[in-house]
Amino acid sequence: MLASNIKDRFQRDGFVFPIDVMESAAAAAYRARLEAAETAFPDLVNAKTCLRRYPNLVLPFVDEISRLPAVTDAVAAILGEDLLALDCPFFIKEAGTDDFVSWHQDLTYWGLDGEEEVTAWIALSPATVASGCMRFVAGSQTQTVDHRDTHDPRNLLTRGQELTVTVSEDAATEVELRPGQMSLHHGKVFHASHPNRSGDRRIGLAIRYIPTRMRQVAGGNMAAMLVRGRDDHGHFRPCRPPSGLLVDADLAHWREIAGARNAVMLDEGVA
Ligand SMILES: O=C(O)CCC(=O)C(=O)O
Repeated sequence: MLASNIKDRFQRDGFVFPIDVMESAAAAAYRARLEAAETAFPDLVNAKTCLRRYPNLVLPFVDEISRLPAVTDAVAAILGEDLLALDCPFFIKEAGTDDFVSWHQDLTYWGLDGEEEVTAWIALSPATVASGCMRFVAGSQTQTVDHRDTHDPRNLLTRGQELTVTVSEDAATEVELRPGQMSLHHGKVFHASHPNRSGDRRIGLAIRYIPTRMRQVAGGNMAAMLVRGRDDHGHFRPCRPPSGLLVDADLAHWREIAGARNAVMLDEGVA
């Protein structure tokens, strides 16, 4: 897709897809590295710990994905050349489970000073209607709606946040992706996903890109990884790329950084 098309569609709809970022075989190889780490280090590499916050600090293949030119070229078409990855959680729904994501707008509770943020959601397994692919409401990024916290344990969001308005399900676009494709979404577009009723895991890596000029206004002391260009602003503490797979020194760095972001994401006072 041409850079100008990506930007125009993103500005109009609040999302763009599908964008090919790697061959299916490459996506399968990344999935195999993820699953090998899950098997070898089950206490660390799971949805509640390293996969939930900044896996790019401790899993080298995640850092590698966040820097792939095919991914960052598309993001740079919208945000410019100097890019930070502010967190990159995995959203994994196991086969035949009830986990879901309620309708929400990301940027309403991240404590940033603006709206220049793009999430690249990269499929490492088939994202289909059956597996609970993401769903977006085109044009909704122009609204700001209140959220309530439900703390529903089946909701993959930190506090089970959901919009306080009713979303017309018919208005949703189903974002089906094959492994190796991605969608880009605006932090204020309404989005959600249903449970995974398929026979395979649904695995997505959601990389939150911001330009280096952004600031964190709530929570303070937030860290982000420079993945493209240069940072002439220093508004975020620099993250260090991993030196190996779950290396002790990297884990100490991860604990500090993930802990600070958890504090913001769990703070019910953050608007
Ligand atoms: O993976 C999903 O279904 C939801 C992901 C999401 O809410 C996000 O990336 O902001």
